[in-house]
Amino acid sequence: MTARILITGAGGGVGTLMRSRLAAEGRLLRLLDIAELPAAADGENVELVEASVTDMAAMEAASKDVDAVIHLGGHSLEESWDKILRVNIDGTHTVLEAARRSGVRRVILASSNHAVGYLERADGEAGDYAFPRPDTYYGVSKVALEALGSLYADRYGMDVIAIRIGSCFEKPKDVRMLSTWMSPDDGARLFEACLSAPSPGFRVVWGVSDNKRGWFSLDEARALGYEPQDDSEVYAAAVLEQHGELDPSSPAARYVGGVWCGPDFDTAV
Ligand code: 15L
Repeated sequence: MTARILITGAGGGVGTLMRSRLAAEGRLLRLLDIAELPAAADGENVELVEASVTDMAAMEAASKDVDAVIHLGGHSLEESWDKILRVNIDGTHTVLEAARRSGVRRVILASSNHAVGYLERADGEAGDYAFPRPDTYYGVSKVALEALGSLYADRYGMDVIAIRIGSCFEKPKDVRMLSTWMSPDDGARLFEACLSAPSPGFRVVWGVSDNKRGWFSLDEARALGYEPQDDSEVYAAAVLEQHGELDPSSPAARYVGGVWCGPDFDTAV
């Protein structure tokens, strides 16, 4: 079991869902966020670090003596190019470079479905390693994150796994998420697989549950040892009653990235 893990963006949506789920006997979680994190609960084996992923000195210090980094930090929605460049792209470079300088051999990167948002359902299953088709500047930053991960794996022999996360929330919030949902428990299963797979090198995997309505390859994630146990179908009736069926020609139905690919989506400038 991986004993010491640095998690960036630990106060964000996915980080908050993973905090209790990745806790384990004999494991220390070093939780880093730019915002103040909730204090450690009784018996919780965590260290809290308030820092930006763009701060090389802070990231080097935070990366000392850890076995792996899980990089969740950065903007999680569309933002101006300037913010995306600084926080998501330069921040990911800083995280990888700090890990390398501190001798960390494994980094797990939160990529996103929006790296390939313009993939179309009509073209069949979305494969592992599908070529980038970003739907936003945010999506471009996830493509850059994957490219940086590939560089650090090839050049420095680090193990780097980029997870193209679908939609990681307690429950699917709309009809599209019946396809893209990754349950928090499956998310934790996937992170554990990424932490423990022997010598993975560089990988790109989908981060989704085994959803009946899914159209994403689980092959590469399963090859790492991921065994999803959840299916959004248990929420389907309630979600459909609330939102109704999707128009098959709508962006939400057609594209991986859903409404982010639609004409009304507010791409920041
Ligand atoms: C993401 O990458 C976002 O961070 C998250 O907030 C969701 O919008 C998710 O993708 C999604 O596509 O559902």
